[in-house]
Formats: sequence, structure tokens, C-alpha cells
Amino acid sequence: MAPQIKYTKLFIDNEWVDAKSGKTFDTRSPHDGSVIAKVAEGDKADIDLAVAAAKRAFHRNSEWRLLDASQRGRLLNKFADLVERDFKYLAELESFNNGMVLKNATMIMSGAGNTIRYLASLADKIQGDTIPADGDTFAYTLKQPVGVCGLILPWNVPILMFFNKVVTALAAGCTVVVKPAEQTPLTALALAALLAEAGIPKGVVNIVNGYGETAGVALTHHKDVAKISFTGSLEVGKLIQQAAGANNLKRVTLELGGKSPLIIMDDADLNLAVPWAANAVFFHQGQICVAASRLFVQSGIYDKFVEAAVKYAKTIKVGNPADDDTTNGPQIDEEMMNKVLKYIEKGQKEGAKLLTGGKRLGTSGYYIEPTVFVDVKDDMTIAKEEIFGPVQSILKFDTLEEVIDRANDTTYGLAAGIFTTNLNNALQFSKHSEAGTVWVNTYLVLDSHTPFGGFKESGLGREGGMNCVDAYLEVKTVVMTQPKKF
Ligand code: TXE
Repeated sequence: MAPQIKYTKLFIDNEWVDAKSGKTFDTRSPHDGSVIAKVAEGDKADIDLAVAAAKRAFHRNSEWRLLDASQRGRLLNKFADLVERDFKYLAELESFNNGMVLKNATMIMSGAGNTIRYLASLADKIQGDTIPADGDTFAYTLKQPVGVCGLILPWNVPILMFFNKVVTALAAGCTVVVKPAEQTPLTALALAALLAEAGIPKGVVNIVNGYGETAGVALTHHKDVAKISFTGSLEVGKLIQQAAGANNLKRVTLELGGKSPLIIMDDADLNLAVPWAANAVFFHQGQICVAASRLFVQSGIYDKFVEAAVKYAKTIKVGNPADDDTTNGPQIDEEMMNKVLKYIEKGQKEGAKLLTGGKRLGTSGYYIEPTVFVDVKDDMTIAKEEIFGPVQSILKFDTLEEVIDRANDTTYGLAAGIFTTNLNNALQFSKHSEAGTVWVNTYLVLDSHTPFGGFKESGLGREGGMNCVDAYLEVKTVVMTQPKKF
């Protein structure tokens, strides 16, 4: 049964309001393309109102700014309790809106309370230093919230992105305006209602649904926005940095795409490596920024591995994300489905060998068969560009030295992985891999305790880990004279 959709308006200053223009836009189900909600469509006028509310809430005498840091943490812990209370509903809503297989969304949501509590726990650990400066001075630093933050979410795992960005910004003491992806506004709105229930003061959290070109651009160009945190495409990430440079030099955190390499050495345990390599690229239909979309297999086991990989891909059950026996659901929308199908066509044209899959499944919804290409060469488009779909591209290599260079030969640098039973191989690859996360004999293990982000064009800054609040803080140095050194 479809989950109830309770919130479809904008959330500004703790009130549910229509867009100033009165416009709405359709939210569609990736499963069958049907309209599941009509959601208020915010644009510049609504962003202006939301930023003004967030600015008021950030005033030095506001309820939020005067709250003890430990109370900020408590409030966020209350939010964690409410998310845990509603986790099944939130998982259903996420799955219904973005096509993530329900059992995966439920698994992610069952860890959500821990994620929120970890980030909330940082609220009262924000400390400056006392500094032994020269002369008759006493110097110390204060770490203070940067101000109003614009948080722009993607559609692939919107609920996790909400936690990473919103909870961290709030733990730091900032106020926020969230712009969910146009495809997936529903869980962000449901979470805003839970933050209100937890007692978040007026204006601290505002949600403006809308398109990137209107609401997103207005947020990234707004002079009263001190920081943008964005997860999405490289192309838009570059526009955001340009916007920041062109006006008020906003602080910018970017989590962009990837073309992550996964290495399978001859000595790998294949019982482990074959299913992991498949999950690493097929999980959530390949719509994961760390998807292992370049699978390098060493020549000694290449043929055996390819046979097992194809056999495994054929066992993946594609279907309605709400069904218990489904392993893969649909792509997010028609545009993304067509984009993936074009890459598959290009792979074939450029000479990669298609061993299974390659086609759209059915005519309703946006389903694609799990696809395996072998004999992929480094210069083929499918080995260079982010596909964001269920396409496994297998490349052959001979030595570790060779594959380190080939793995790093990309403008991206988000993640990498290696399967090997040789410790030296693992250490050498981990050290030389140009990637923000390296997995050894595992993949896709993501946790708020560990920093996450990219080298090179995969992004700027890190989310998660003990230092993640720093991205939402300014460091202030205070220097006082002393009558005399003592
Ligand atoms: O991303 P966009 P799209 C990659 C993936 C995918 C491709 C395109 O390869 O195929 O990007 O996806 C907002 N100013 N990733 O088109 O456009 C937009 O409204 C401000 C990787 O969906 O970047 C949405 O909220 N904001 C990825 C968000 O940006 C703008 C997750 C992401 O949309 C804007 C998603 C603008 N000019 C896609 N234009 C990851 N890193 O996990 C759009 N937006």
C-alpha cells in the first residue's frame, strides 16, 4: 500500500505555506511514472523569504543562538528519537518517491538514529584553543557558526543527505534553507515536520522545493547565504563554485560524482569478490556516487571471474521496489533512464562486449536490465564518464603497478576498492589510490563516524567524521594585551 503523503507545501519559519507564485509541480513514481503528489514549486521569491527567516533565526539574540550547545544536541537527539519512531514510514516514503528497494531503504533508515545521534553529539564538542602567542598578549580562538547555510540535496539517497547536511549544520549552530531535488521532495518535508515536533525554533530550518535553475540558483547567488553544501553533478558543482566566487565568496562543500575503480587481484577470495563487485555497482540500480563503475580484474582469474559475474548479474531480480523479493528497482526518471540506455548503446558501438542485459525492461516505469560489459578499454566512454545506472564494466590488467596508474587515470576521485588476500597489495593500493575512501575486501561501507568526500573533481570538503562540523564554522582569533607577561 502506498504511504500517506502528509506534506506537500514549503516549510518557512515553521509554517507550511504555498509558493508565492501559487505554482505546484508533479512528483512522480519511478515505478510506473504516475503522479504521486503535487508539490508547491518555490522559486526566487520563496528562497528570499526562507533566507530572511533563517537570517532572523541566526540573529545574535535569537532563541537558537542563545540555546546552550548541549541543548542543541539534546534537541537533535529528540529528532533522532522521532526518526526512529517513524523509521518504517520514512523508509516507505523514500522508496515510493525515489525507487530505492524498500528493504534497502529500511536498512538505511534503521541506522538513521545512530547517524543523527553521532552528528548531534558534536554540538557541545566545538572548542577553540588558547595560544602561546609572543609578547604581552593572551590569544585564543572561538569557533562560531558560519551563518545561514543553503543545503542542496540530490535525489538518489535524499534522506541520508538530509541527515549529513542538516544535522551537521544544526550541530554547528547554523540555520538552514534546504532545497531538495525536484524529483524527491517528500522525505525532506516529512523530516521538517519531525524537526518542528522536536521543538526546533522558528526559522532555523526552512525547506523550499523547486527546480535547480530557479530555486537552486537563487539560493546559491543569495548574498545572505554564507555557505552552500551541495551533493549532485559535477557540472552543477562547478556552477555553484562560480556563483560563490562571483558574489559573496560563500563557503562551499561539494560532493560530486565518481568513476570509482574496484580492483580484483588474482589472489582474491572470489566467493567474496564476485557478489561484492556486483553490489558495488548494481546497488540502487547504480545510482550511487561511489558505484564501482570500473571493475579491473587481474588476467590470471579474468575468464573465471567474468563467467561468475555474468551468472551473478542474471540472478538480480528487477521489479517493484516495494516487493520483498526485489533486488533492483527502477531508475529515478525517464531522463536518467534514457541517459543510461545511451551509455549502453555507446559501449556497444565503441567495441565493448555486452554479455548480459542492455535493455529497458517493460514499458511502464524506468527499469533497466542489470548489464555487464567485458573487454572494456580505458578510453571508452563507459570507462570514463559517470553512468549512474546498472552497468558493470570489466577491464583486464596484469600487474598492481599498472592498475594503480590506470585506476587513478580519471578526473574523479571519490572511492576505490581492492579485493586481495595479500596485505602488501592492500596497503600499496590504499596509499597510492587518488580517492577519498578506499575499501579493502569490502565496498560501500559508509558510516557517519568516518569522513567522506572526494579527491580531484569528485568534490571539496568532507562530510561525516569528528571534524565535519568544521565545514560549518568560522575560526575567530581573539588577541588581548596583558599589562605584563606573567
Ligand atoms: O544532478 P543535478 P541531476 C550525477 C549523476 C547523474 C547526474 C545528473 O551522474 O546522472 O549527476 O543528475 C540542483 N544551481 N549525480 O541532473 O542537476 C537540483 O535541483 C543550484 C551524482 O539530477 O546536479 C538538485 O537538487 N542547484 C550525485 C541537485 O542540484 C541546482 C547525485 C542535483 O541535481 C542547479 C545526483 C543549479 N544551477 C546526481 N541545477 C551524487 N554525487 O551522489 C540543479 N540543481
